[in-house]
Amino acid sequence: MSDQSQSTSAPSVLRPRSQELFARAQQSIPGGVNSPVRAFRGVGGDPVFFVSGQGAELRDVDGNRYVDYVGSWGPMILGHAEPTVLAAIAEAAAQGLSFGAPTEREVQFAELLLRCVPSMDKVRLVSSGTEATMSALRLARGATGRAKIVKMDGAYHGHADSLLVAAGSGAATLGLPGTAGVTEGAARDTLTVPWNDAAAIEAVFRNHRSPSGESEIAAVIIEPVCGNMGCVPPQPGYLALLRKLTADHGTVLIFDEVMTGFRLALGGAQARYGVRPDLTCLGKIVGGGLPAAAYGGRADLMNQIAPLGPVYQAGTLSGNPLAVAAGMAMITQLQAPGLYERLEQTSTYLATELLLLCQRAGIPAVCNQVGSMFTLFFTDRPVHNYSDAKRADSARFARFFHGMLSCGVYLPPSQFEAAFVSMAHQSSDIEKTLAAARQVLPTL
Ligand code: HOZ
Repeated sequence: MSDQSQSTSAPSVLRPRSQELFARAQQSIPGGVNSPVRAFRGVGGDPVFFVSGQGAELRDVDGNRYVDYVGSWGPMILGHAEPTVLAAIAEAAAQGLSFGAPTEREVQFAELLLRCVPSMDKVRLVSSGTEATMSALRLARGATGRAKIVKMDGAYHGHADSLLVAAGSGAATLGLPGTAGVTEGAARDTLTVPWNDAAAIEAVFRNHRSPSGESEIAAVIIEPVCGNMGCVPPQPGYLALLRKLTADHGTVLIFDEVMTGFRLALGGAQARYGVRPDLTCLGKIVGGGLPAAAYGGRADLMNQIAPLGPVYQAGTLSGNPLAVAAGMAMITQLQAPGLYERLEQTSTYLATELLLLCQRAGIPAVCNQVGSMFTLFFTDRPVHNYSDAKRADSARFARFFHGMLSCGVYLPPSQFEAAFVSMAHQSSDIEKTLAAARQVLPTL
């Protein structure tokens, strides 16, 4: 284990089996993990290998239990192994795993998604958030005939080449400004601006016009509440400004709601903030914990997708019956009256109390929270964008993370990720979390 994992006075938890598995995993899997943030590079030490999850609790291979605030990076909004979702998967599985052909279930699911997200006239199912954002961009470029796209510094939209410029999440965690393997050509058409900076986005639109005066920008893609530089909400009026600028320039506004979709409201961040994008990307919760994602939006745009139009996109497992059944079961339950209000209440209480504990411990901190997403930054300044997030004390965050882990609380192992509260978190879980923080914070 790294020094970081031993540097608090929190009870030390033994994870010999996890360590053994990690050593073994590194022989067969690059870095021992199938997605980089999981390797704990952002906080040091060895990752925890899990064996099961139930409600808000995870159990590791050494028999330790944790209150989970990662929730599989978002999908587990109802908690782990939710019985209705499991039953829906089992029922679908008994009928066959994949047909590579249309099913009634996927039509019902598409109809449900359109009801929940009114800005979508049509929706196409894919298998991952990366596919959704990549396909939405291709569609925006195909429909406008323009090449350039704008993304925000530190925003993460999956790992398609053109979106890995100035990316958040694992790229931010590892401090990679770009990535090997992305050609200059793929990166050249990606323009980046700081999140929440009105002057910067206005300047980009001013500066990228063709000789005829038409905008060169096909799309602006954003996370309407950033989650991959830590949780960083939009400043008042910023989303409306993006809507106006894109509409004025014939540019497609894409909301990447892979994280925020069904997380902040049934209709996602766009419902919460009252801004209607042209295209929306969904992932995580939409698959109920199985690999499914979607992109949808204005009919005139969606009608450009093959086989109707010239923009090609396909997938053998798209609309997979199990993933669709899981997503449908989950979203059906999310329609329970008052559910999002309850989630928000729990999360606001947790975020407020965490901040109070930091203050009592004399530690400068900011806790950004929107609905059931939150991030604690150890900094004395507000965090409005990626530069602000990078100014936070990430070494202290690492010590906090390991202290909490030792007390049985599993937070995202990176400063540049959002934590998630689920409907399964009971007040006992929240109190256990706060008791852990009470113990750990004074040691930092
Ligand atoms: N990019 C994901 C979080 N924003 C992490 C994926 C994973 O490691 O599972």
